[in-house]
Amino acid sequence: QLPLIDLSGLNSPDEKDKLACTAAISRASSEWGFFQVINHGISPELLKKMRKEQKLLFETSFENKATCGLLNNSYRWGNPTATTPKQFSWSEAFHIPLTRISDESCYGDFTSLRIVMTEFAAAMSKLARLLARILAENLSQKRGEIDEICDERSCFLRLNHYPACPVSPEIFGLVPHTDSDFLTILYQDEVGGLQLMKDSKWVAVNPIQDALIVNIGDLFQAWSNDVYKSVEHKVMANGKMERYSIAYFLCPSYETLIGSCRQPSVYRNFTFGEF
Ligand code: AKG
Repeated sequence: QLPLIDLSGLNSPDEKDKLACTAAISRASSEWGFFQVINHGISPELLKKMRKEQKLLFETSFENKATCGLLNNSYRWGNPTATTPKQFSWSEAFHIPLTRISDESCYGDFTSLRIVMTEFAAAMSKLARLLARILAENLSQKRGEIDEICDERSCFLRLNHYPACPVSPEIFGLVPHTDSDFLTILYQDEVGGLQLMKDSKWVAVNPIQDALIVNIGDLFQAWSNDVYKSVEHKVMANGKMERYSIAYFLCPSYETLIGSCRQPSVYRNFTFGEF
């Protein structure tokens, strides 16, 4: 069973609750590379508002999404380079740099999306940093280390929409991949379809209302010298129902040199830019 962690332990006056919570976060990041969190501090109202805006956005015409400069021209449909069905993702997405999120010129008529998404991105960013700092501290690193490495200017928000797929078992919603960032937080709806690799088997991540999914990215795996695991995951297409999710990607600045914080290092030093 994928770990489900109640983050209210972090605010407990009892030091034992805090320790139990941080230990659960570290253990899940090593053993699964994935976990779900509840009582994470992002209000159900904000999550609901964000989902509503996301739906309105994807309901607009293809021309509007793809050709009108909406959200920094970040609209993508499937993957045009696929040459076989197994390489194809049955989904559409906006992959938005955080630097553009409060930029009015990106939104066309979607003015309320800008307001809600700015609030949502700030809340996700705060949570991502909190979790990354806890994980850094568990490796005996200073909490501040994460703030030095991770840079708001290279972080992203990705809005995903998976339309119902008439040829569903043969096609992925999103092809198997790992995330190349430091840490990802995902807000999925109630439909389900996300699966992760554990002990060479695909495990479904069952939706829990208002819970968020956290996963370790490639860079955190490298930085932790393989203590934390960046795990392959995919989305199965659904024959009957459409699905929505939003991912927040915590990333280092492009020029930060990522070296393992433990020796002997499994990886050579590299930058996010050359990754
Ligand atoms: C991504 O956007 O990279 C994902 O893996 C999304 C997963 C999901 O939609 O459940």
